[in-house]
Amino acid sequence: MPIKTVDLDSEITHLSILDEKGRVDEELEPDIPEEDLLDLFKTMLLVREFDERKEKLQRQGRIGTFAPVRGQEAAQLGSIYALRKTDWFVPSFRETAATIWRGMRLEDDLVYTAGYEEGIRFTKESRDLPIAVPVASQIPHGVGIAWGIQLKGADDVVLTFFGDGATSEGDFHEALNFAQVFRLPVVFLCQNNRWAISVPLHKQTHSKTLAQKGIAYGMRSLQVDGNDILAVYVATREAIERARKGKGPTFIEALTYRLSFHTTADDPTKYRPADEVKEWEKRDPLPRFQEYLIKRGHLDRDMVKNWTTAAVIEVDHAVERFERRLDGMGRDPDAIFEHAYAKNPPYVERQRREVEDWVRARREEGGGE
Ligand SMILES: Cc1ncc(C[n+]2csc(CCOP(=O)(O)OP(=O)(O)O)c2C)c(N)n1
Ligand SMILES: [Mg+2]
Repeated sequence: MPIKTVDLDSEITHLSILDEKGRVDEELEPDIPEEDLLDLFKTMLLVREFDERKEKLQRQGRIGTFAPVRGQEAAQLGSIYALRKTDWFVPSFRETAATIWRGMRLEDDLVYTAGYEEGIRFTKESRDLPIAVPVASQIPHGVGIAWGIQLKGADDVVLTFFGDGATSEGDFHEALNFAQVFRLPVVFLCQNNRWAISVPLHKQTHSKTLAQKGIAYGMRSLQVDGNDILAVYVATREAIERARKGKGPTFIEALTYRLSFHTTADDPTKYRPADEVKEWEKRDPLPRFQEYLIKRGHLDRDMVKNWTTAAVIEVDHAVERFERRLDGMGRDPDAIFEHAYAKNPPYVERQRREVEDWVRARREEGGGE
């Protein structure tokens, strides 16, 4: 009995169109209207500014914790730009750039981050899901929606976001298998930013790529330079087109890097080598896209300066509106017990009474809110 090699009939391609200096591979360059390219760039500037402001607001105790985008703007904007408004967007907890592109107002994001559900109330027509923090939960959610689309015979597509850490969860594997077996119209966008809080990729998996995990399920899978907005767009657009035609799901591993902290609750200098961060700063998606636009003649340095100032002003105004709204809102701690259950189980009711007693005692002491 000879030992034979099984032909897996699959390979992983790695797509990159813009290099680190913003030089473009003209054969692969997509035809994106100038106006859209500039809108994408403006959104990148805005998201950077918003991230920085949120960090300050959090340090001042004016909002709660959040997960910054810094470094991952191209992965998020390149992919979300390929989605129709009537398609479904399923974010995890770091997709602020994509969420803003879909029309989320900055002030709503702040209201939510300050702990108020009012910040993420969507209309019935909305096809955007709210932030979901449980790691990998977004993947079966996206697959469920895609199954619904298929059962209805609609031609919508789902774009689901998650990180490298999510690929170690059972949810990821069950959902990918199901999606491929049923050839569902879903695109899996994994932002491999090399860290899951303080766990580096090499401790997360011994697979050479994350893309090969899709291949294990017979799924079309590829790797893309996640800091190259053009490559991310081309890969996602193609995946969406295939899904829309009934050709099934695609797994896209976008190689990127989290340049900032995980959330405001950790300090990455405690677990991440400074050299590594420096290396990735050279591959920052923002200056790369900027150089490309300048070389293409769409942008000049003055425009960058003016738009950066405009982004600061836009964030200033959003913060003002957010603070005005917060003034008008109740600060009743009881609200934290309202959203998890239709009818609270006894242990939650016990906790609610404990909080009520504590608040009453403080008021009686004259301690205020
Ligand atoms: C099921 C579950 N386990 C643990 C956590 C705590 N947690 C929040 S984010 C995170 C790491 C996620 O890493 P990754 O999937 O790479 O996404 P990234 O944060 O890098 O965007 C962990 C462990 C959680 N939210 N949900
Ligand atoms: Mg990660």
